[in-house]
Amino acid sequence: MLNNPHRRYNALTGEWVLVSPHRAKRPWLGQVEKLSPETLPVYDPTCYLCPRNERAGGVFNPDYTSTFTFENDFAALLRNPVEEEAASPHPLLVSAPEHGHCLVVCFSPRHDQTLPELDLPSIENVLTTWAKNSSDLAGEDAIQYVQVFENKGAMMGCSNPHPHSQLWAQSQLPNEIVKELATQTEYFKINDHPLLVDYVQEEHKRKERILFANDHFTALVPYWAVWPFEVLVTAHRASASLSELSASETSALAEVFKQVTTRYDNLFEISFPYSMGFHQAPADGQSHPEWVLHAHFYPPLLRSATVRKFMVGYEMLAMPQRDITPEVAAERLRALSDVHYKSIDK
Ligand code: H2U
Ligand code: ZN
Repeated sequence: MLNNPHRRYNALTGEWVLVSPHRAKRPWLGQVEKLSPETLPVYDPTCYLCPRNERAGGVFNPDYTSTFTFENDFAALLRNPVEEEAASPHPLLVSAPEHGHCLVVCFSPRHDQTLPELDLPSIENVLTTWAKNSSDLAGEDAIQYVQVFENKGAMMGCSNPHPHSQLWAQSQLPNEIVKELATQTEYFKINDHPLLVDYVQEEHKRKERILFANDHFTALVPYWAVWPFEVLVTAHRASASLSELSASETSALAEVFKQVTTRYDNLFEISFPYSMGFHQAPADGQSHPEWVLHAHFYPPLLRSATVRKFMVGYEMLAMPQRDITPEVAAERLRALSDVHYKSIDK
């Protein structure tokens, strides 16, 4: 049945994806175009994220040696709560005040080292920086949610190759979290187990979509993946936030991140673009026994370093659709080496 067009249900968002495996038979395997490898300098005097350089507004970065966090100079959300505005002029023209914070986190002083090229202690350090910033922001008055994310690669709208990420904290729950909170809460009410804990256990029985796992985290291509090489990294236990992780869980997560991002880069032997982000529980002061900390990797590439999947037409107007099945995507990623191609002498 799964060789024919079918829909799959995304248990986390409650939405459906159209899968068309027969279309993947269009000839493409083997047509892997390679781009010439980019060589970035260790330090770029024109980069606004490198140590000691000037940012917009005339601020100079410190001579940092580890991660570096600063408040976004062009923040989408402003810190100070705005006064509640007058009631909407019409029930069809609704708005609501919103405030929050936007931080930028550089992974390291190195302009040229992306996540998979960092060593494990440095990846752990990025994770603990995200955890600390998240819990600081979550502790702020009226902050309901903290989003950690990385836009990687110009294809994903990243403005600067210096490896960095962002944190946005909001006074209301964003759309994706509203959906995931509803599905996880409902599942927990009925089953008395967290949805993602049960899901990952089921995936381990089947094995076909698993990429890599250790004691605390699993990386897999979700059953309901929309993007061709989408990956879900999920904790094995109910966990509300990054700051809740023990030292051994943080190490385990760093290992999974290195595995996933190395295989991504090895797929087309390029620095693989994606948008990645953690979904943490709402920072609403409530306990969240239903929530399982997880990260989504959404990479745009489909069949080579230059051919991307476009979310247009049917996707924009009707529903997401994919050709290559999640099982085939997982098989391809699993078959790749976990040694980064740049670290192999050719
Ligand atoms: P992205 O490349 O993922 O967009 O992140 C870079 C962020 O850095 C972007 O949000 C901010 C931009 O607003 N920025 C500064 O805060 N200061 C600068 O001097 C340039 C860019
Ligand atoms: Zn730089």
